[in-house]
Amino acid sequence: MGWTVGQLQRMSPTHNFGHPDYPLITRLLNASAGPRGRDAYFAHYRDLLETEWNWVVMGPQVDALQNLIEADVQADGKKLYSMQFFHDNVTQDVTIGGGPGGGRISCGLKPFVDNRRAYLLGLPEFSRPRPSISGIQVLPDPPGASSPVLVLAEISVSGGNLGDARLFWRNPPSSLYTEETMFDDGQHGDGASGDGLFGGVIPLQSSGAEVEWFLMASTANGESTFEPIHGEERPNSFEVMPPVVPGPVVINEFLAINDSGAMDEAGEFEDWIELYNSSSSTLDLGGAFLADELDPASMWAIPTGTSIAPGGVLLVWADNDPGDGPLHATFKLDGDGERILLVDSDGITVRDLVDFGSQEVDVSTGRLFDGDGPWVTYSEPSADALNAEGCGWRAYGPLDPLAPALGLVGNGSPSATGTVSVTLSGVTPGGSVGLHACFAPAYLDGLLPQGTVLVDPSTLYKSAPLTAGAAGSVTLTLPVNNPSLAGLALYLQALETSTGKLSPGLELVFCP
Ligand SMILES: [Ca+2]
Ligand SMILES: [Ca+2]
Ligand SMILES: [Ca+2]
Ligand SMILES: [Ca+2]
Repeated sequence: MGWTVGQLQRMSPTHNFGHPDYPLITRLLNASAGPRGRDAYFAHYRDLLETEWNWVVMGPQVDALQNLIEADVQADGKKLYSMQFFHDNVTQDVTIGGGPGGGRISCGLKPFVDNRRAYLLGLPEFSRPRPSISGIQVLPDPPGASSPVLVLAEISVSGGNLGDARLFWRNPPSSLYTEETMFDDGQHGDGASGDGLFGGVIPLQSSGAEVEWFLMASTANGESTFEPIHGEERPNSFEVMPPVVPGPVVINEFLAINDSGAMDEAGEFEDWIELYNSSSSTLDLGGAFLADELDPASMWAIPTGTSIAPGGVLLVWADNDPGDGPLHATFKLDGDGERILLVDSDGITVRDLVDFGSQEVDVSTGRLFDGDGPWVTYSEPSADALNAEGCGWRAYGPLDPLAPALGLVGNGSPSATGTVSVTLSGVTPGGSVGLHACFAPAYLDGLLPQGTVLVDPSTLYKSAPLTAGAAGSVTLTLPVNNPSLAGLALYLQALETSTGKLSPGLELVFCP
C-alpha cells in the first residue's frame, strides 16, 4: 500500500467507506441502509478488539507458529532474511536491506498489535459505553410446540442510555433472521416496567424445529452489544419439543455417567433408563420407542414381547450395544446433558420427555416418587428397582447434586420402636444449624438464593436447633419407641443459620 508503519497502525476502521471502488463497505456502513449495518459492524469490530486483538492472546499463538516452522526456516538455504530477523521481527521493527536511502522497515508483530489496539481503543466508537446483556432465560424450558418462546435478558448501559434491544431468530438455521423488539414495559413477561429486565417473543414454531437466536442491544448512539458474542455468526439455539401426551408408562430414572454402578450382561458399566408402569395392568411395550432425538430414523424400538408389570419398572441399557441383549438401546446418554423421549409405536406421539443438564458420575436423576415428581438426584441409584421402596432412609438431592454445602445422613435402621439418629456435616465449626422435618417433600428452586429447598415448609413437623462441634458436624439422636409411627414418612433438610448453606434432602420412613 506504500503506507508507513505508523499509518497502518492508525488506519481508520471505516477506510475506503464512500470510495466508488469499494461498494461493500460503503453499502454496509451507509446510514441509508439502516442503523444495523454500521452498529453491528462496530460491535463485531469491538468484540474482536476486546477478545482477540491483544498481544496477551496473540503472543502465545505467534510463539506456537514460530516454533512450528523454526526448524524449516533454519534449514531453508534460500531464505531472504536472517534467523536474527526471524526472531527479532516478532517483537520489534527491523530494517531490511540498506544502501542509499536506508532499508525498508518490516513492522514488528507485537508493536503493531499493541499500537493498533491503543489507537482503536482511543476511538469514540470503541470507548463510549455500550450495553451489557446478562441473566438470559428462555421460557418455557425446554421450549415446546404449544406456546411461543419468551427470551428474557437483563440489559443496561453503565454511564449511557439504552436505545433499543432486539431479538433475532430464524428457522431453519440457514434462513434469514427475523427481528423482534424486546420490551421492558411489564407487558412481555419481563417483570415490572422499567426494571431492566427485557422480554422478546419468538412466535410459535413447530415440533422438532431447530431455532437459532441472538440478542443485540444498542445505545441511543448506536454502540451495540451482541449476546452471544458474534451474534448471527454463532447464535444460540434450541430444538422445539413436541407436546407430551401422558400415558401410563413414564421415564422414571436414568443414569448418564455410570462408572461403578449397575453392570450389564457384558460386564460393562453402561448408561441406563428406567421405565415405570403406573397402571394396574401389565402393559406390552413392544414397538414403542426410546430415543434421544426426535428423528424417527434414530429411535430405538422396544422389542416385541417386552412387557412391564403393574407398578413395576423396566430397565433399558443405553449403551448402543444391541448385541449385548434385547434391552440395549441404540444410543447412549450424554453426560453433558440431552434428552430422553418415550414415543408411542406410531413414532409420533410423545408419552414422556426428560430434558436434562450436565450430570455427575454415578448420580442418577429420577422422580422422587415412582411415576411422579419432583425430579431429584440420587447418590444411590436404584436401577431396575422402585425409587421409593419400603421403609428406611432415602437420600435425594437437587438436580445439581454438587450444590448442597452441608451433609445429611441417617444412621442405622429407622425402627419405630428403636432410636433414630442423623448426622450433619460441613457446618461452620461451632455454628448454628437447623434441622427441619416436614411431612412432605418439595422442590422449591429460588426460594433461598443458596439452593433448592427440598422439604415443604407448609408441612413443618419440627425444627431442631443444633450446634456443630469443632469438626463442623453434629449428630442428633431421638428415641422413637412408638410403634404407631411405622410407615410414617418425614422429609429432612438442614439449613445453617449464618451462611444459609443447605443440605440435600433425606426421607425417613419408619419401619415397624
Ligand atoms: Ca421489565
Ligand atoms: Ca453416558
Ligand atoms: Ca454394553
Ligand atoms: Ca429406580
